[in-house]
Amino acid sequence: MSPEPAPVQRPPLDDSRVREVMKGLGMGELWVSQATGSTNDDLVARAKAGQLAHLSVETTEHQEAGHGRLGRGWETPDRSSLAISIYFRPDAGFDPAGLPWLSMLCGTAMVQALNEQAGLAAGLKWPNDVVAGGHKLCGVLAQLVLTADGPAVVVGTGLNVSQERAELPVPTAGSVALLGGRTTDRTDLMAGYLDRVAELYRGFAAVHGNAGEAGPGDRVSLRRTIARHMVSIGHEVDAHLPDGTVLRGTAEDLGSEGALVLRDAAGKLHHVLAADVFHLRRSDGSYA
Ligand code: BT5
Repeated sequence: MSPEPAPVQRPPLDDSRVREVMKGLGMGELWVSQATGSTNDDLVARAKAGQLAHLSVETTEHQEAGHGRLGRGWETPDRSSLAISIYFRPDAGFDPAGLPWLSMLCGTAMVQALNEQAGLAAGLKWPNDVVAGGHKLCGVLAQLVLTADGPAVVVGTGLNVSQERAELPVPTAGSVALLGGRTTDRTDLMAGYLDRVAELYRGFAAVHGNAGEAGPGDRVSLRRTIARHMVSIGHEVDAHLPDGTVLRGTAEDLGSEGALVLRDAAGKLHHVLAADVFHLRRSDGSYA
């Protein structure tokens, strides 16, 4: 008889360390629950209920009713993953046109954190799926909140960390463990992610939310930083548009409003602002 496989180790999040990291980064408050419906819903509710410090964070060990875009579900077993929602309340000088960039900023921060902490060659699939080895590791969901002090945004990221194949809801999904990441320590991954978010936001706020403007020092614009991590660029893709039509083309760039710039077979350029994008297989058989 073959021995039983060792149970997957799923230690709790070290919230005092996360709190310390956030303090060092000048972030707001932290809430950690054992279980909740959705960390995005919780943080949106807190923002509506009263004053909330900029860069406050909500996380949970078990998100029981997580959601994605267009009412789709986000499913993860207890302690297997990270569900992190961050509250962005830009100051008065920040251009509201910069708000929609915050979800791609967070996706990019996750790509960088996965690279640094787990050694994974991750990338962004437009608009904001984090992929590695052709599998989706992380999804991002941004929600606009109108507060008495002006517009704010809650950005939630869900990262699959230690799930085994059978625990993932769809064949396109992957986890840090399945993709061979060198750590599945959720505290390290969360700390690395928050560090990258704070850094990217600092640069973005310094140019008042203008994604096209280069930042202080040798910082390139947020748009360029995101584009560098966007594996969709250079790929042939099918963009499923909200009206049901499918646009096929080669992704050439990230446009000035965050649009995916596609060139169709006739050579015409299209700026796609909302769509589900599918990468078509490359001639070497890989997707991303
Ligand atoms: C997303 O939506 O990818 C955004 C997911 C955001 C989740 C975070 S967790 C913290 C915060 N609180 C929330 O309630 N949400 C945020 P979308 O692109 O619509 O993709 C959803 C689709 O991904 C589903 O229809 C499934 O096909 C697939 N899916 C569900 N669970 C998944 C998982 N764990 N890993 C990969 N794919 C999954």
